[in-house]
Amino acid sequence: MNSLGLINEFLGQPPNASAHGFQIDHIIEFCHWFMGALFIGWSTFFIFVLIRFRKRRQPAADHAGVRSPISTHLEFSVVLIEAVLLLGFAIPLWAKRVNQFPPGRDALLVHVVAQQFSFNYHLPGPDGQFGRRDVSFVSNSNPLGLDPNDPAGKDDIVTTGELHVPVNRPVIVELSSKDVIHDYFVPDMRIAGDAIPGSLIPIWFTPIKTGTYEVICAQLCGLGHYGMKGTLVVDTPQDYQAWLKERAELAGGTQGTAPSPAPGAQQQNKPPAAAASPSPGG
Ligand SMILES: [Cu+2]
Repeated sequence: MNSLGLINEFLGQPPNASAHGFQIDHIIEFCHWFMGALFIGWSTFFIFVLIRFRKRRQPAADHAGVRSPISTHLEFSVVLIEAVLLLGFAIPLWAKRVNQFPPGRDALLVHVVAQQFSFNYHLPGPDGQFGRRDVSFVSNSNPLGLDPNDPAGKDDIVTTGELHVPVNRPVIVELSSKDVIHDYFVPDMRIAGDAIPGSLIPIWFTPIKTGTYEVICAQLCGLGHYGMKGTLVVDTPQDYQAWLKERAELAGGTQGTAPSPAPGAQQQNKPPAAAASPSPGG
């Protein structure tokens, strides 16, 4: 734990805030100590060779070279060690961490749609169903192209720049992009994934600490790339519900005005009807 904190601080990593992050930190730590040992080993060997085979000591070249089989054995052992590292550790870890998703019912599913130069978020709203999206509906007021005729999309929440998630619940982020390749990177959560036009790429994490964290684009995506940042807020479940409610109200407000005839007409009809019904009754 101590050396881990040390390496993290040395590399400028923010403290980990996700359930799996310690494993990532552990691998980073292990790789750095391993590279350090290799660096010292090879540097020592290099300096030894420079001194041992200097011209004054070895005036004539030896054409026969090394005859002992030790270098062949060494090379085979290196191949063996690397095969064990790859097949025994790297591939199983990848399968467990990257390909094994938490069950859909426990997890919070969020669509992230990247564009030059911001991240848009699409949440399913109270009905738990994502509305249909189509590129032909994309406009300034409808950045994700939500289909105004799809009832499942009526209560959907669309927000840009800031996402809230509850603490201690797995979050599955499904990445896509509207224009070029971006990369959704949350250093504190130790996750990153490319957002590629035409692809849906899921990544997941479980936040374990409440707080406000920085989201950055980690793929050089154009002139405004440096400013492509966002915020991930990890809330207590109560705060998260309050945020959801607030966003749902806002979404309801904008959707009443944006897709023109149907909801607008209903809203205009309601007040007179409400005003009319009490008067005959009372
Ligand atoms: Cu970007």
